[in-house]
Amino acid sequence: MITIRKPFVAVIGGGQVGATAAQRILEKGISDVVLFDVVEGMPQGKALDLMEAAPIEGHDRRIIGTNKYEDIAGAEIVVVTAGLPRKPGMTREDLLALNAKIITDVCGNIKKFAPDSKIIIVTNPLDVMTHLAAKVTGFPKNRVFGMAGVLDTARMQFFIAERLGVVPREAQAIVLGGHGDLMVPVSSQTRVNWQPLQNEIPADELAKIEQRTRDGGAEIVALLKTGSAFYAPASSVCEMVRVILKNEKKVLPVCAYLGGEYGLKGMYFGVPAELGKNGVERIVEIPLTAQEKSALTLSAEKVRKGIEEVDRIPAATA
Ligand code: TXD
Repeated sequence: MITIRKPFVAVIGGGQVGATAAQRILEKGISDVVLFDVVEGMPQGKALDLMEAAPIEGHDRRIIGTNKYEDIAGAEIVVVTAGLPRKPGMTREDLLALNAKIITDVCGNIKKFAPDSKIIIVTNPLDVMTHLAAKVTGFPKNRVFGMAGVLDTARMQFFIAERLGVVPREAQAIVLGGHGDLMVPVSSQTRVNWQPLQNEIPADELAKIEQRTRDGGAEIVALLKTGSAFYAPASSVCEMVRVILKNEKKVLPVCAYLGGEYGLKGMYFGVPAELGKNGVERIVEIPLTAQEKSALTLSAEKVRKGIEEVDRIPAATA
């Protein structure tokens, strides 16, 4: 019988993103993990397989797989990856009604069994599901937030690095807004070797990189044919978990609740936020060009529409 040590992370949904995030958390030595899924035996099987890798990977972290919500009691962070991924041709918004039902069920159980936890939502459509999670749990808004910007930003960093022939982490970029086709790559704040990107890459090529970033998820969905991206999403989750557990106060792009920042009030949206032991500790406002500001407004309108739509679903408001 494996005993899990605090502080630990519960991952709800042992599918592609959930299991890979669990693997990264363990193998980087960040914390123990409880992996939950509704499919009987699957999280237990994956957990055992991951434990059997421990002697080779050389970590001393532990993981259990479970179908019982009781096992998430005491979790410091609950990562929610439960839900359906996109199929080719589907938008993230197509998933709304399907995943709203799942998120309502999952978050009802988090409220019951892990009432003091911080929740990182991963399920799409991301901003809307994060709103729903906050509504269902009634947790303080700093303890409910979503992962998307870290992933979208990493994609942009990779595309820039590839173009310039530098190592990916040397490209400093940031992508804000809703996790959808209208996300906003903030090229005005992007630097490589302390140089504004505009000095390094011609405008037409930069526009292509921005568009490839917006289409980053769809590009992978089209290649995989079944399922969506999971390696980079799992890395993104792992980074947020690490920053919170270490109380690093690092600023990352996060789907966080806004109370007037960026001119937006009372909604979840992708913005730079300081993460620490309390979850979202501060929203950081960065300078934007007029064009970036209006792109952000468009993206916010789309997210608001999704929020209105989910609020109309009776099952999701129960
Ligand atoms: O940037 C981002 N936020 C994202 C979001 C990046 C990648 C993936 N993104 C979304 O995460 C994706 O669109 C999906 O909505 C979720 C999960 O994606 P994943 O690729 O991990 O999907 P899988 O492999 O189908 O895994 C989902 C698991 C699967 O094992 C189901 O059995 C389980 O969720 N599931 C449930 N678990 C608990 N409770 C309920 N009700 C439930 N229903 C399904």
